[in-house]
Amino acid sequence: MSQTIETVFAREILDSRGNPTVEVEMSDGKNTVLAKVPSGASTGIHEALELRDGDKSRFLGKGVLKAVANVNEKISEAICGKFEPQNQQELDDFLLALDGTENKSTLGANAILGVSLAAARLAAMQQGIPLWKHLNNLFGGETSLPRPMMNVLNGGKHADSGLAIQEFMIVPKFEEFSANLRAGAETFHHLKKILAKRGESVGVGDEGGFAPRLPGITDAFEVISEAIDAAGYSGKIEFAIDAAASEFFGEKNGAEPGKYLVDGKNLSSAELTDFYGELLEKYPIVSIEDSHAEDDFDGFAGMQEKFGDKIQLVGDDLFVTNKKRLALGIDKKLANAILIKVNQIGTLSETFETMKLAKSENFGTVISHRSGETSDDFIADLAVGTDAGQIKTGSLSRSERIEKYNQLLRIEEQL
Ligand code: 2PG
Ligand code: MG
Repeated sequence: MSQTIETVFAREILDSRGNPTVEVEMSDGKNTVLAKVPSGASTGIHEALELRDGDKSRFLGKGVLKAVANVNEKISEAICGKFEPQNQQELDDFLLALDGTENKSTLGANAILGVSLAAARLAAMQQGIPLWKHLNNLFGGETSLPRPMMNVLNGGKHADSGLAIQEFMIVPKFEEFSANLRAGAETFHHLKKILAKRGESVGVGDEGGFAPRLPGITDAFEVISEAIDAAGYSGKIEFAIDAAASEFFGEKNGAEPGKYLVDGKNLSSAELTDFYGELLEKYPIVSIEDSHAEDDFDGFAGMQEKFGDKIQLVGDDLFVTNKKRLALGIDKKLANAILIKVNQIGTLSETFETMKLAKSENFGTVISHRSGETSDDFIADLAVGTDAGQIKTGSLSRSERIEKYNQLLRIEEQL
């Protein structure tokens, strides 16, 4: 029985926002697997290229037929009958060479990633082992259930709440994953009741968190704190935020040139750092992601200098899961943790390389979904297999978010 990849086929499907994305189906003649590619809204400018058709007559230009064709023609022809999915590194290296560009603009990172992830899943199936186990065999080291960071209140590009900060996350500190998930869900339901009582909207944003039109950022922390108390978890749940500050920086986002627009005020980079300092004094915030815009290195360095020994400072748009950007960040002391999104870089092997560098430098690692997601739960297994320690995959609603948490519940039973 051949273990090589026999067929690979891509199709255009829809993501959680109703935008086209790539699904890859791969078979060795006996086993068949699927992998679906996620898509961001607050994307970093240094991310690998997500290939979109640009044909305005289909899906407002967002079709992915070019990426699909690249899998069905170029990639399929080059890999079928030649590569074994067990040899992930060899396959990924070949895909990179076939593309031949730094940012994967020939084939598209969305085409390449679908194939890379499908191969890992097929390899696990061939061995009859869970995906997390196979990923751990590839990555090495320990396995562990991650601590979830649950985004209960959505702002920025993910909602029309008017709040500059994109994600207000709750991070329970129980030992067990299932206990953390339960605390998150109970708090989420209390938050809904509290918002409804105040006459606020309880519709949810892209990542399943509420998106009320609150007057300002402090109000968001206050209302979540109230929900935590009402749920009976005072002192047991901490906060994390993803400011996604590139999205409220500079003229293209309605701010004065070189300034950050927060709660209607234009702040300099240093003033924004002071603003976070005030929040840190008031609320138990343990992690801040993308505090400053992706190329505001002085802003990040200032944060690291002031708060780096107290809390986690995560680079997302800053590092874009890219080993070179991370190396730069380590050198310049820009953060102490990295967000890991497979589609920012485009192959599983490169994701591993970046994570290995992060771990060797004692950087924290947070596995992350994208705001445009699918039912694919790959990142749950990835978090366990790489002993990442943390995961953020949205709020406690919307199946494309919950499916990752549910997969972690299943893995919790297996471990
Ligand atoms: C982020 C992500 C996921 P997006 O900024 O961390 O929450 O958002 O996928 O829109 O980049
Ligand atoms: Mg982010």
